[in-house]
This record gives sequence, structure tokens and C-alpha cells, in this order.
Amino acid sequence: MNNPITDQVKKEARKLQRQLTEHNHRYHVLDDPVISDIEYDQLLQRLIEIEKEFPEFSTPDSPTKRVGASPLSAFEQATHSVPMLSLDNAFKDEDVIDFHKRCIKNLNQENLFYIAEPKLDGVAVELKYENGVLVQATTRGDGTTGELITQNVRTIRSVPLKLHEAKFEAPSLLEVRGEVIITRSDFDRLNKIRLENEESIFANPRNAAAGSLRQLDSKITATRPLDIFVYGTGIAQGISFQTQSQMLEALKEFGFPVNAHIKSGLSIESVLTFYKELEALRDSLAYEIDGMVIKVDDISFQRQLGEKIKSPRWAVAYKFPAMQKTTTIKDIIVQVGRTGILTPVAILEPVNVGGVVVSRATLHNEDEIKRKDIRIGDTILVMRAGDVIPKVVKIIESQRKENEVSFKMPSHCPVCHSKIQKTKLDKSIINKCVNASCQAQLKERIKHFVSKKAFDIEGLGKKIVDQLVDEGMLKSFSDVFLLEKEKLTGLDRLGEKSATNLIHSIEKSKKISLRRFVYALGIDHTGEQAAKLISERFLTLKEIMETSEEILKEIKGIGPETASAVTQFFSNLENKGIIKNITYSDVIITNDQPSYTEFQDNLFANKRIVLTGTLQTMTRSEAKKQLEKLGANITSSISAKTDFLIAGEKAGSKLAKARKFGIAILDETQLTALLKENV
Ligand code: I6G
Repeated sequence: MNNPITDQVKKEARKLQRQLTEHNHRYHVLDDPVISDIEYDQLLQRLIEIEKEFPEFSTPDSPTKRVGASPLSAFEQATHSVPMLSLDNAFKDEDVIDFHKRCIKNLNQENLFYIAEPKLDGVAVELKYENGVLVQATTRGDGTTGELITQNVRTIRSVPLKLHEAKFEAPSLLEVRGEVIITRSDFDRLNKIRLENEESIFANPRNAAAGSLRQLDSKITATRPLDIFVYGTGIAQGISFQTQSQMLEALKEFGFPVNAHIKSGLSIESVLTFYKELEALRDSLAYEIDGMVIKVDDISFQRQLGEKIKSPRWAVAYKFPAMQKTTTIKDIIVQVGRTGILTPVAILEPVNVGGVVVSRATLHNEDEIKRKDIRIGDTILVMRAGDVIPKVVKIIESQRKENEVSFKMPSHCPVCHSKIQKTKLDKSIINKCVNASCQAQLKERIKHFVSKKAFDIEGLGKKIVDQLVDEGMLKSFSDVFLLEKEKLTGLDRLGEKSATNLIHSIEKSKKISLRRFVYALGIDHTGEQAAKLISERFLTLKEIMETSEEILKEIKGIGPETASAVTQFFSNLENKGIIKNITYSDVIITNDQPSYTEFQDNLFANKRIVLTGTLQTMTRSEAKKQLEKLGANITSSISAKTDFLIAGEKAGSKLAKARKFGIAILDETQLTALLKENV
């Protein structure tokens, strides 16, 4: 007998499951949520309640399964129906051309089309869907047998628990293969939290992903920021594809995240060009990649080429140079920064890391050395990522000979020999030289003053600054403008021509924006963004010099440390003198920013505004211009500091984020009315 009440509850449960699945996909795969996190949590909570009271309405694909299940005592093993092979590696263009030659020869073709995609540095998994429902997930293991990690994979928000059937009906059986990853920013956040909780940190995102997937307690996995990109199939019953590209399109339709940087229809020459493009993109991607996978696109050709014991003949991984290498620490020195902070630096046996010779790596601070137990003579793993200074990932303990020498932070500044002061900053002890006339600090301050984002004086490189300070020709920033060609010529590294060019660059740098000028001063806690915010709030340097800490603190984005550092800097007599000297040297400080005072009386003045979606009566850039005229600050991403979101049609994730932060949202009608009111 049907019970109308339970029927009703069952209906509600199914509806909630459908809605939550859709919202989850929008958020984690399409990056286009339409409800806030709070609304999502409310729906989920209701479903949890229902499934608790009526367990018979819970299904294996219910979104409630994403929170984790009871812990296991061990992982069970599962054999892959189709072995999960590995890929042959290519390290240079010729290896790829050889691969191409083998393919065309074996297939008796004149030419071939390839599909290529980034090779993600993650953990390979296989997901098994029966009639569209995720029933099993396994690690690759040895390729033949892997570990069953189904509960853990169910917690990954971007993994569909049920296939989307908008375009294709779910096949009776589908095995999907992909790479579980953690993005770089999630990895940094995860490690930061682990450090705060005094837990061991992960060496890299791949280790973090592997460690998170291999948790016997899936509730722990559920707390880890795992993501997935899929790249292929194992068994597929009830669906077939002619090309790899078609397969990826279908996987996308089924609701899987497929990497955005995939190119198909490539000749072998275009494959090599794409490799260079990807290599250039590598550092800017949100996740780590270690190469490019190249595949023959046509699946009937793939079948003809077949497989070797361990790898397919129709695919190859063209690897990027490694970004982590082992080397040894020859010495540890101490550098004194612009603000007097002492940073220990490892001097390394030079090693080529990803195409760059690395001979130094930062050790950050004394605590980091203790935590990683780094000693002089250690064999270490060094890592380079993008433009950031190389760092020591870990020591290789198995290489310890026990004649390594421990490092001790000096009690006195290695340059001016004054006593070091120890202060606490974010749980770490900072060693600081507090002697304001320390030559090391002066050199770093001047290097900062003339750097690209500040006065941008070409030809005044680090070595020349060191030399000019050592020669006594630079005693403060303002001396830069007193340099004379005759005195420069003849110095080491400076011939007549370089000296002429340098004087020319100095002259050219004398017209500078207020924002760059404030940044150039190298005030504590005042980086590019703070300098920008401050210079937007005031019209002239004089106004900034005369303002109070309270007024500075009122600027959105300026914290108490910056406000205090800025007022302290400008109240210092010596600094006042230096600034006077700079202005006496014909330096012109411009400020293109509209002054705050001009805009005090309108709603948008000095407000942070984000525009999203499509506007009907004007373009976004027109709206931006009008708002900027009123003194608004248009930014591209939503943060807790955003004042307004202007939401046009089809506003996606920004709208949801704004709601989450409780930011005021204006639609186009409200915007036009307010623009009229405020002009
Ligand atoms: O390990 C792999 C990573 C990425 C792969 C792979 C892949 O395609 C993008 N493709 C195959 C065919 C295999 N391993 C065996």
C-alpha cells in the first residue's frame, strides 16, 4: 500500500537530490553557481534529515554521500577490466617525430591527426558507472590491480555521482579514467592550515592528492580540496566513439571536467608548436602539469596500432623539464633585506631545474630550517615554480652522512655587526637588523627604489647599486639623482656609453606617478596594492605626508600596520629630508587618479565595484567609465571588500559569491537610476 506521506517525502528527497547534483556540477565543474553556499547547505541539510529518517530513500548517487562514510580497516583490491597502461615518454622533438614516423609506418598512412592535452601531475584513477551511477573507483595501482577507493572518490565534488543524460543516454557500463589533482592555491592553503595545526606538510600537490585519496576514513578525504580531470575510458558498453575528441566531448556531456587546454586536428608540426605554447603557459596554470600527452585521434587507428606490454603505441607523453631536482647545500648564508629582516639562503651545487641553473634557494627563516632539519652538506630536493625564488622542498634523509653541519642564526648583523633583534611574526621568529644606516639595508632599499615597478631606472642593476654604495656615491635614494656621468665613467662595469645611457634613464625616470613613488619608498607593509590605494585617496604627496593614521585606516584595503608604517615613515626627519632632496632634483610626481575629495558626495565614490553579466542599455566598459568618473574603483573579482556588484543578465559565479559575502547587488535598472541621480 502506498502511503501518501512517505510518497511525498520520497518525491521531496528525489527533487533535492536532483537539485543538489545540478548545483554541485554548476559550482565545481562549470564554475557558474546560481545559488549561494548557504542555500546549498540548507538544501543538503534537509536531504540529510530525510535520508536519516527514511534510509530507504538514500541512493548511492545521493549528494549526501559526498561527506564520507564509515572508516575502512584496509583498502580492498580490484582488478581493472582493461589494464591501466602507462605512457612512453618523449624528452625532445626528435622523440615525438620518431613516434609519428612509427605511427604512419605501422598504419601505412601519409599523415595523421593528433589530439594533445596537458599531462596533469596528479593521481590516476578509474571510475566505474553502471547504468549511469558511480559504483566503484580504483587507483591505478600496478596497472592491473588497484585499490578500491570508492567512498573517497565520492567526496570529490567535481566527480559526478550520476552521469548527466542531457545529450546521451547513460551507457550500461562506462569506465572513465582521469587524474585527481589539487590546485596550487588549494595546496598552499592546505599546507598553511597543516602548519598552523603543527601537522606535517605535503611536499607537492601530487603528494597531497595521493595522501588525501589514500585515507581509510573518507570523512578526512571529504575535507581535502580534491579535483579531477578525465581523459579517457576503459570499458564502454552501449556507447562508442570514432575519435578521442568525440570521446572527450561525450565525457563533458556526461558531466565530467575535461581540461580546457586540449587541441585536436593537429599535424605533427602543430603538436610541437602546441608543446611550446603549453610550456609557456605552464607556470600560469592553476594546477601542476609535467608535460603534454599526444594521441592519435582516430580510435580505429588506435586499435590498429594496439598496445605494447606496458604502454599504448598510439600515445606518448612529451615531458617538460623537471621543476624539482636534487642537489647539495654547500653553505648557508644570511641576507639582510630592505627592512632589515635576515633571511637564510642555501648556496647550492648549481643544478639545472626546468631549464634554469639554480645555485641559491631561500630557506625563509630559522624556524623553517629547524622544521625541515636542513644542514650544510645535506642532499636536498630543490624546487622552482615560475618566477618565485627557488626553495628547498626537503632533505633526502637516506643521503645523510652525519657529517653535515647545523646552521645557527648569527646574533649580529653580518654586514653592520649591530645586534640582531628577534620578533614574532605569524608564529615565526623574525631576526631583524634594526640599524637604519646598515649598508646592506641601504643597498636593498635603493635596489627597490630603482626597480621596474618603482622608478624603473634601466641600467642601474643590482651589482652597480652595490658598487655605488660601496664607493660612497649613494648614501640615500635622493643621491640617485645626483649621479654624474663623469664620476660614473670608469667604475667597474661602466664604460662611457653605459654611463651616458644610465644618466639618460635617470632623467627619463624623473616623471613618475604618485602610486609608483609611494611604492618606491619601500615603506614597511606598503606594497604595490597599498601604494595604489593610498595614491587614489589623495591628490598629492604632500597630502599623504600630512595625513593621519586614522584617515589612512579608513581606506578600504589599508590595514593598521600599513597606516602606522606610512605615518611613521613620513614623520621621520631623515625621510622628510630625503624626499625634499628628491623633489629638488626636478622629480615630477603626477597623479592621474581623480581625487577622493572631488567625489565625496556620491554613492559610488571610492567604492569597490565589480561588473558582471550582460547589460542591455550600455556595454560593461561604458558602465565602467561612468562609474570611474564618479570615483569608483572597478575591480575584476569579488572579495569581502567589494562594495557593490552590478549584475547584468546571465550573471554567474560572481553573483553567487556576492550573495555569499552579503555584498549589495544592483541590477541594470537600479544602476542607471543611480548613475542619473549621482551625476
Ligand atoms: O597517465 C595518463 C595521463 C593522461 C595517460 C593518458 C593521459 O591522457 C591525457 N592517456 C593514456 C592513454 C594513458 N595514460 C595510458
